[in-house]
Amino acid sequence: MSADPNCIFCKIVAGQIPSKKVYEDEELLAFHDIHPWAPVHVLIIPKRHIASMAEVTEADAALLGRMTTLGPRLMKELGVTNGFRHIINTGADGGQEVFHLHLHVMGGPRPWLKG
Ligand code: DGP
Repeated sequence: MSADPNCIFCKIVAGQIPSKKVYEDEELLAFHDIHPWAPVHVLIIPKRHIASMAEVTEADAALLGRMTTLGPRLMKELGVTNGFRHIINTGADGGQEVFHLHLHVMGGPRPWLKG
């Protein structure tokens, strides 16, 4: 499935809901989290609707690699110089609230709101 009409992040990809974008290409979008847990908190998502890490397959390995390697680049561009954290929540017990795959990338001076 390429887009889910009920998915909030698909609506962000489509420009139907505004976001503070920090990066975009043909297959990825990155934007600031609306409820940041850290001084800098961005979400990196595939434009294609993938509900969670529970749905990914071997065919998504390159996409996931691009998502994880984009994180350090964005932290550098956003002025994070002293380390950062990658988190992917999966499923209800994994703390996932939005069911469109997203990588949280957080940085900035601690302590943070969570963790
Ligand atoms: P998770 O618990 O891993 O599913 O995190 C979902 C994150 O998505 C949460 O930190 C808040 C963020 N979020 C939810 N709705 C929106 C939105 O409409 N815009 C933006 N920028 N972030 C959102």
